[in-house]
Amino acid sequence: MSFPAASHTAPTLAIFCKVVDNYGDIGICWRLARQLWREHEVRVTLWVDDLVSFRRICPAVDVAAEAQQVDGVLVRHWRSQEGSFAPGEVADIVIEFFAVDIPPGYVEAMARRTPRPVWFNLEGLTAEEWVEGCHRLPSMHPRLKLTKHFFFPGFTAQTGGLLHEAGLGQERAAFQGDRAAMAAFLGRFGVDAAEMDALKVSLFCYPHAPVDALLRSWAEGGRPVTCLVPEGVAPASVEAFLGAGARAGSTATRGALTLRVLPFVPQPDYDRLLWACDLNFVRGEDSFVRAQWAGRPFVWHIYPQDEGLHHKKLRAFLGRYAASEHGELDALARFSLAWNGAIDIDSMAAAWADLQAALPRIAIRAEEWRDDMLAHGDLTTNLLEFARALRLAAENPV
Ligand code: TRH
Repeated sequence: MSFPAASHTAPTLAIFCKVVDNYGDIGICWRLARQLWREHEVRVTLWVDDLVSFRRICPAVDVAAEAQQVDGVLVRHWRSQEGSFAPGEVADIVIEFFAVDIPPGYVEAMARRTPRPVWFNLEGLTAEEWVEGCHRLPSMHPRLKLTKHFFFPGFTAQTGGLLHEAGLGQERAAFQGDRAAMAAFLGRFGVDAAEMDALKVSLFCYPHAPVDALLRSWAEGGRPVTCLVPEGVAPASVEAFLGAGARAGSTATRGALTLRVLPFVPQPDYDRLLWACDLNFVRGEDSFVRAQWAGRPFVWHIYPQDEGLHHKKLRAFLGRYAASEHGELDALARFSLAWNGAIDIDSMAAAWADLQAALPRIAIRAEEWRDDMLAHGDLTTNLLEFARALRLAAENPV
C-alpha cells in the first residue's frame, strides 16, 4: 500500500471524483491521475465513489478494496461524506472534479493544515468564450481560511488546455502508419481483411441519437461501411439492426453495412480503436478529446443539459472547429447539429452523403486542429504550473 519512494519533493495531490451516471468523469480523473504520477512523479490519491464503473475502463481495479494501488495511484473508495481527517492526511494539492462536495471533515482539515493546500475546482470542458474570463479565478470559502481556484480545460491559450500524455502523438503515428498493426487490432473484434478497405466507423453516443436513420443510410449507401459499436451503446437501434440481442461479438451485415458489437475496452484500447477508424462518433468529454488527438474526422454527441444549454456549447465548439472560413466543413457542422437534435433535417441519407463527400477535407482539418490544440500545452502540466505559482505567491505575499 505504500507509495514508491519519490526521489525529490514532488507534491502530493488528491482528486475527488464522483462517477454520476457515465464513465466520463472517472475517465478524465483516471487519465489525469496516471499522468501526474508517470510524468511528474506526483503522488496521487484518487477518491472515487463507484469502483464498478471505474473497473470498466480500468480492469485492474478491485471493486471490493477500500484502498488499492493501481498504476502508481492510490485509489480510495469514497463511500460517504462522514469522517474526520488529520491535517497530515491532506494533500498539497486538492482537486474537486466538477464541483463535487469534498467531505466536510476533509475540508476542515485543509483549513488546519500548514501550509494550506492549493485547492482547485477542475471544471467541465466547453468552447464558450466566457471560460477564458473564469479560468484561474479565486473563490473564498465562506467560513474557513481557504481559497479555491477554478481551473477550466479548453481550446485556447487562455484556458487550461486539454489532457494529453507525453508520447501520445508518436504512439498514434506509429500505429496509424502500420496497417498490419491496425488490422491485427481490429481483427480482435472480428474485422476481416475485406473490411479493412471499408469505411471503418466507431460509434459511441447517448441513447437519443438518431442511430436508426444513420444505420439505414449506411446499409442503403453505395460504400461499404463497418460500424464498431461498444456493447450497451444505442442498444435499441443495434438490436433492431441485428434482429437479435446485442452482445460483444454480435454481428450482422445488411446491404453495405456490417455492424459489429465490441466489448467495452480498457482506455488505452479505446484510443487504438479511434486511431484505427476513419470516422469516430464520440460523446461527453473524454472520448470527444481523445477523438481530437486521433487526428481523424469525428462527430460529437454532447451530454444533454437542461434548456438546450448543450446546443449552445455544441455551436460554440463548431464555431471554432468548423468555422465559416472552413466553408467546406459546413457538411460536418450540419450533420453534427442534426445528430444532436439542434436542427431538423429532411433526410439523414442526404446529410450522410454530404458528410461522406467532405471526409477528405475534414481529415485535413482534424490534423490541423490537433496541432493547434497541442500548442497550448497539456492540462496536467498547466495545472501543476498554476499550483506552483499559487504556492509561491502564498509563501511570498506582497
Ligand atoms: O461516459 P460519458 O458519457 O461521460 C460524460 C461526460 O464526461 C460528461 O461531461 C459528464 O458530465 C457525464 O459523463 C456525466 O462519455 P466520455 O466523457 O466520453 O467518457 C467515456 C469514457 O469511457 C472515456 O474515458 C473513454 C472510455 N471508454 C473506454 O475506456 N472504453 C470503451 O470501450 C469506450 C466506448 C469508452
